[in-house]
Amino acid sequence: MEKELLVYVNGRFTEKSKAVVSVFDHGLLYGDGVFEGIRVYNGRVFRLEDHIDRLFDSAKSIGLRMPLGKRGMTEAVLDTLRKNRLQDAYVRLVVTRGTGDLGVNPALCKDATVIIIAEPMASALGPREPRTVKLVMSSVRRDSVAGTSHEIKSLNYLNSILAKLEANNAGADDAIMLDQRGFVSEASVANVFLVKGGKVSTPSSAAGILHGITRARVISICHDNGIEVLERDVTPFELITADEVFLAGTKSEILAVGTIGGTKIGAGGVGSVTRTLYREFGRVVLRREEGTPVYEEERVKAGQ
Ligand code: PXG
Repeated sequence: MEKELLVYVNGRFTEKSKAVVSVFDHGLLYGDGVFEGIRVYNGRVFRLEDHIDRLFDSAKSIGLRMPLGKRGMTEAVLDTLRKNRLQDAYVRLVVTRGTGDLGVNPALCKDATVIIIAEPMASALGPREPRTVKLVMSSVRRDSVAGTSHEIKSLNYLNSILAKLEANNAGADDAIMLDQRGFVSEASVANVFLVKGGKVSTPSSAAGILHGITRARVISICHDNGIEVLERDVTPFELITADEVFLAGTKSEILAVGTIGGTKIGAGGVGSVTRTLYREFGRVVLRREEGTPVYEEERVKAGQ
């Protein structure tokens, strides 16, 4: 039998089929917790520092006391990858409020629960073409920035799940969500970009988006390649009439959008700016300086 993956739960490694948390964990009872989804490309954790910083910011915004510091959390992620000897992988790092009683009060939860799951995952990036997806416009609005804002990467994903259900029911891949004002926000689990007249635009934080790490990197790739980027309010009209639309996220990487609600975007295929950014992002994720090395061997080989 193939060896089972090992999952980290509060400092201990357990086989995947035996890894458990309490039914009194407030992550389960109330969605009270925060998380990160992280990619590993060729033995290097892509922008790990950014993910750890965002995790701590999410935790701070909900008053969740972290049981480990940033160094400790980083080491725990690297340890989990080493234990499973992973090279190209997806990491799910979860910190919940921990076990409490049946009441909602987070003050009665003593210690946070830390879970790290790492699975093998191959990249869809490369020299060819990104996948093209079909979207719908969701009737579900993004949560308000004055409430459970998606600036917090929390365990409350019902807002996204409702949109994803609409996409499923329409036979689409994903849904675009509008913010409380009616401006474009993001897809269920990816940020959205449009291209018009060679210029790139993407919704700003006013739209209640997650501050995506892929989004930030795509913006800087645009800057490096002389492509103008505007972070601004985007109307649904502008999205539908764009030359190109694409999604960006850790798991999605870069996806071209072919149609929204049955309407073709541009020619309905992969646009030239999307193609350029997809290829450039594919090169960036493999750069040494973009990722934290999981293993030491590389240094030995380099004779350091
Ligand atoms: N917006 C939201 C709401 C997200 O959840 C992104 C944007 C992209 O951010 P990053 O930092 O990954 O570039 C996310 C990503 C999945 C999945 O299965 C992805 C996310 C959460 C849950 C599932 O792809 N987060």
